[in-house]
Amino acid sequence: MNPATRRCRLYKLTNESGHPSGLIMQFQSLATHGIRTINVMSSPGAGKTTLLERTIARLRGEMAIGVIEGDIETSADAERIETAGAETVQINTRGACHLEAHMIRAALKELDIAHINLLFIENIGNLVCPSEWDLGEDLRAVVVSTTEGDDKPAKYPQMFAVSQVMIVNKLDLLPYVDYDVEKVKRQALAINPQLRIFQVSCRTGEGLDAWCEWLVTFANGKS
Ligand SMILES: Nc1nc2c(ncn2[C@@H]2O[C@H](COP(=O)(O)OP(=O)(O)OP(=O)(O)O)[C@@H](O)[C@H]2O)c(=O)[nH]1
Ligand SMILES: [Mg+2]
Repeated sequence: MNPATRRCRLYKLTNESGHPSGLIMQFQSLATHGIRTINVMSSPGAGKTTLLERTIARLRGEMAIGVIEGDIETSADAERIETAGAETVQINTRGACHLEAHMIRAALKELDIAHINLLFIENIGNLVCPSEWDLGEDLRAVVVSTTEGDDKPAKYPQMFAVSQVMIVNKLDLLPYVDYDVEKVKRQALAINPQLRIFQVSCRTGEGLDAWCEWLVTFANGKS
């Protein structure tokens, strides 16, 4: 087994006897209602909220997107998401470095889930702790950006081991930074060969068509 994968220890949503907890049952119920959920994680500032803003704008009219916004403080990201046109709930963890499932359960009560097809959870900006907590999501997506150095998958392997999708953002800045996209992809795929990779610039729109096309198939349960 890959050593990076062996180190992975997601806290599963199970009770002490190993059966699904009420929280996971709630997410199963979301799935029954045709709602698919993506947990978006990254270092602070890699572009999670910007990616969601661009995604909401592009998929307007095609599907209804809801967002649970996680931040230590402020409602700034929720305000951005609302301006972009999606229903949102802000969670402030007041110091905690990751979201936990009970926070998601509380936030879900505030969302009109009857009108949502695709639910994003924007986790706290942190490349370590969020990877250890199961929120009951269908899929985990990690965003990396060209401004944070091209060694992140190798140095923070668990995040890449537990994610199914990696989005490399800020391609427009490649002429100005030392960042080897192929090296990042190689590192990430060595940890997790199944990782689906998108390369985008939220600034120029490069790569966002492919991302949104895939999201539509994902939301429809086809990938
Ligand atoms: N040049 C460039 N800047 C970008 C791109 N995407 C996002 N940004 C900028 O990067 C900064 C951080 O973006 P956010 O979307 O707020 O990042 P975040 O991951 O949500 O940050 P936290 O919620 O604080 O963890 C903002 O100034 C964005 O405008 C991009 O593709 N290119
Ligand atoms: Mg954000």
